[in-house]
Amino acid sequence: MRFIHTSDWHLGRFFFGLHLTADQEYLLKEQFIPLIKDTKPNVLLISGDLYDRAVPPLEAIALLDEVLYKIIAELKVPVVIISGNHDSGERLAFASRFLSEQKLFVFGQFNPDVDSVTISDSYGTINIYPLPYTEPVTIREAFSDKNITDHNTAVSEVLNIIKLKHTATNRAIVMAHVFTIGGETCESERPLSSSSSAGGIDTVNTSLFNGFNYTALGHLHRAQTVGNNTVRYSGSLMKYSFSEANHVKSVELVDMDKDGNCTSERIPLTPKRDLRQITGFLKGILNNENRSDDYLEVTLLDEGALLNPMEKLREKYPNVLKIERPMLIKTDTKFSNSLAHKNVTKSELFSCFFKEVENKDLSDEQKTVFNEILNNINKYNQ
Ligand SMILES: [Mn+2]
Repeated sequence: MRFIHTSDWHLGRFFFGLHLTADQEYLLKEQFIPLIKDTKPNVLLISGDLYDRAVPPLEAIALLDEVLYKIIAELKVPVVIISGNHDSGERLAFASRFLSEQKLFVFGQFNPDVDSVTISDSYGTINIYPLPYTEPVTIREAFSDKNITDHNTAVSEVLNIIKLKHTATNRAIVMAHVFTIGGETCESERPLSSSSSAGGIDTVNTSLFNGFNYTALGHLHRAQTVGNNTVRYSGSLMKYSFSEANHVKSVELVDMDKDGNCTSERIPLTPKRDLRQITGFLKGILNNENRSDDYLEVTLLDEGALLNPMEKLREKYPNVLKIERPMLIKTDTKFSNSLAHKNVTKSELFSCFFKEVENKDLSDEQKTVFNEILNNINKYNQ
């Protein structure tokens, strides 16, 4: 049995005021769908965060609709979806009872009975157990169990039910949207609970997934294996923060044999516009690099003031989104400590500004010119 595991598409994401849907559309239509065509999996698993927000933009909904139609109706590949912490499970699961008849299996909300999706190959049956993202309090109430106070005990209880229900001769896959202990994070994941920074209450132990043939995880945006080799995060569809600049985004292509042993291959996805960080002096960056449409964070090493660096950079790199000026912080401190702004004359203030911009003092001649201009302005204003 062959399947593709992906997650965290975050359709409709805004990034520094930019709508990323066109980039997501390129990745899904030009890379992901052809991959499905070529590799012909028996099923596609999407482990949560399909959308970036509970109420996604219309373009994002239209894109997901189109992509799922192509995969299910045209390529005849069934799709199993769970909700993530960014999705609204209720909205995602609209009409899911009808859609499952068409091989679109959407699990938006926790179900104490824990359904499974069944896939068969020539060796027998595989149960796919979907765990949509659920707050521990929901599971505590569903099971009337006061001991369920965090994500680890909640997921553990649900997995225990699955283990009891599961027919031992069948192979088993779990899908979950969780934060595992030891998983590597980045800046674009939203913490699962507000108390997460207080002591790991939102993390789950990877050993909970022992005994399953494959665990298809979502939530962490870097592709990674946690615990044993079959407990995996596919990572996100695209880089969604500059902290991911060095990630290679990918999906997992997995082949499962008759005994449930899995061989997986990480297939990289190449975006139309990459997200990169570059560092250097403004002049050097403008002179040395080729024109690029990539999304850029530029760290400028120049000291002192620069006139309109964003405007200058964007002539060559239209998608510069962020400029960092580590050297300016030093200069700023120097400036503000040396002068009490309110007590200086206009010509002293201008001398200071001139030094920031030109990195040298005003000449006597320049001072005279400036004072003449200032006098003229003053006269005019009287
Ligand atoms: Mn996510």
